[in-house]
Amino acid sequence: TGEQAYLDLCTHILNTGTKKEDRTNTGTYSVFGHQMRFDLQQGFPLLTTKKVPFRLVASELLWFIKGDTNIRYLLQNNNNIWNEWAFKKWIESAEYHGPDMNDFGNRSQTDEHFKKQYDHQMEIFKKKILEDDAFATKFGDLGSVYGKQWRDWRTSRNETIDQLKDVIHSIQTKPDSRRHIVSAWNPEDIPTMALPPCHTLFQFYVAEGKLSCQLYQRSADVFLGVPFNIASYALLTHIIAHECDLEVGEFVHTFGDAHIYSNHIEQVKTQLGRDIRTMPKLQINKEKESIFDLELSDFEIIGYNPHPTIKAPIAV
Ligand code: UFP
Repeated sequence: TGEQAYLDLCTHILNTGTKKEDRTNTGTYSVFGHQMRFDLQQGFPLLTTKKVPFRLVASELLWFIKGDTNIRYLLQNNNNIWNEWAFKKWIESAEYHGPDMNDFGNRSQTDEHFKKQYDHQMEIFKKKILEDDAFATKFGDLGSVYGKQWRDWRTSRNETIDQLKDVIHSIQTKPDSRRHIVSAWNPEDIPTMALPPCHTLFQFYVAEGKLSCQLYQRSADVFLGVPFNIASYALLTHIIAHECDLEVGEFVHTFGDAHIYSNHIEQVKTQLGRDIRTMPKLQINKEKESIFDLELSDFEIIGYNPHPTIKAPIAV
């Protein structure tokens, strides 16, 4: 369990993974079906064998919880993780007049000159999102991303379902229920989505005054994505437990296609050579009445002394 479970998953994929082509043409080693468990009573599962940026995890999660789908909030919190998705809409629109940005994800990793042009256009884009309301409305909104499906799921009758509020209510009123589920997978939306949700569905479970959460992740970039994803759902479990006056139990992380990209192998080996350090602790500001009022400054991570970051190219 814990961080060792993550390192064991990496070893398991390196030893037994099937070589498999993928959408991004990078190539992966992959296994299908796996599970890790994290006892949240033991500490907060921010990996220590490499540094995981908690600030980015937390601001993204608060963005989902608010039901916000516009990257402006993320930029205001200095979080750039969703920029490329919005940027793509802009460069493909009639309002974009700069140099050709086609396939910017791959080209910026291989072409120095192009990367300079790309960085410049991205700076212009970010500034406009932050300063120009109409531009932000038009190009900052990502549509049916997690915040939308969690807080504002649209039915065929054009009603709206707030899955997050509903699940909190059901945890509070029927803790023993086996139906505490939030789904991000909306089959109707999938064909038009740029990135169909990786975090397909999660379920809560209450026993002995503790709240546990299990995530089903259909597809997992084990080196770059998963450390971030563990922290995000562990934080969500803490937040919902806080709202429901429960202690935290376990986070159970279940995978469909768990893969290591072929250009991450050396980085994974570096990480596997490092020793695990003491897990940090999370503190949430107890004064806040509702989780919907939480801000970044209401979280504190205590005693986090990780090994350094390990850089790796992201598959796009
Ligand atoms: N991915 C993650 N975690 C995430 C996220 C993406 O691991 O939170 F948003 C990875 C999984 C996969 C790629 O490598 O991104 C998505 O590609 P696909 O839709 O083809 O599965």
